[in-house]
Amino acid sequence: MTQVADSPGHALQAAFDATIAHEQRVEPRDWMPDGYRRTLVRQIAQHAHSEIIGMQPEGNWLTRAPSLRRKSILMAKVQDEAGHGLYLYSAAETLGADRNDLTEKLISSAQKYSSIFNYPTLTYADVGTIGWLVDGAAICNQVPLCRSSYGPYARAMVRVCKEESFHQRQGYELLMTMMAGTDEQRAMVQESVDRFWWPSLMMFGPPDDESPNSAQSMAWGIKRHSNDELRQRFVDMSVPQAKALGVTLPDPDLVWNAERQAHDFGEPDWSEFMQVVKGNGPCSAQRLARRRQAHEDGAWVREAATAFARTQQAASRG
Ligand code: FAQ
Repeated sequence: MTQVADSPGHALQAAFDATIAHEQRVEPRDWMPDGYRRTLVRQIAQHAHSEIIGMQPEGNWLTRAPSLRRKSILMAKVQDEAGHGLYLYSAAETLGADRNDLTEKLISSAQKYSSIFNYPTLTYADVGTIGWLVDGAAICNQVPLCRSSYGPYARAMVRVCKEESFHQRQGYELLMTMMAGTDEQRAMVQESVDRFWWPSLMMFGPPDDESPNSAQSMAWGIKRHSNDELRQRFVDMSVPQAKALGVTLPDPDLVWNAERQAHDFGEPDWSEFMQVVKGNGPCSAQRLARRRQAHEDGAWVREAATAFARTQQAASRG
């Protein structure tokens, strides 16, 4: 027993446990259990891939934005998503992950990205709805991740969340403007909200009793709240916003529960969620094909950058 307690492995595990118990940050130089590292790489990579694939649905409207102002705002937002991907891939690299390897895993479907980005953007109102609901859900999920136990992830999240809140507001402002417009514009907003409401609820992941990773991730302080807790928070936050906007949320079971001081709401279609996560979403094939193509088209840039870096290194060696 004493031998085990005194072993270096035990001391490292004890130091890690104490860091988690005292709500301190684990940093790249620190020892960490393999499972903790693997879980972080899995979640951070999925998150990074989501940011990059997430450029496509809104990017679809860049060339058709209705004014220069709307185009500039949308361009800035889509570029921000690329930046978020960059912060997150960098955070994954601090855990020993290789960025090329992660990209290969994305384009070969070996790693997931968020289900939400497999739905089409059919009208310009979708740009507003994505900002309001999708970025709104992302903020709900990601603000607690600013307190995640892994330092580089938590710090990346602080920057991401600041930008996401701008994204959420631009979406809401766009919808507000459309709601103050014609009947046709109002109908366009309502139709868009009808399509995006349920997929937005699915962003938080499966229900708690079907979430294989949540309990351990929460014990490690990677996740701070369960999927269902965050989904509830998002519904409670969205209801008054929908009212102010003048749209209805497409859920007949959505009602205030005074006893729980929270809204009751209907069950998302989890069989649809599973299909989308398996790669059978309405736009899954198109999103991955586009990413693969962009990766191939960028090969010459990576080659040139690598060659330039080699020349610089050689020059600095004299
Ligand atoms: N889609 O055991 P859990 C954005 C997978 S926001 C696809 O509950 P976990 C901003 C999960 O990976 C979107 N897969 O898993 C933006 C796991 O699979 P695995 C991205 C999903 O990790 C806005 C399995 O199901 N945000 O990009 C989904 O504890 C607008 C079992 O699930 C983040 O990634 C899903 N919705 O909890 C960009 C936030 N849900 O690996 C552009 C960080 C679950 O075991 C435009 N991530 N799965 O085979 C998280 O908070 C967590 O990873 C969850 C899932 C909550 C997503």
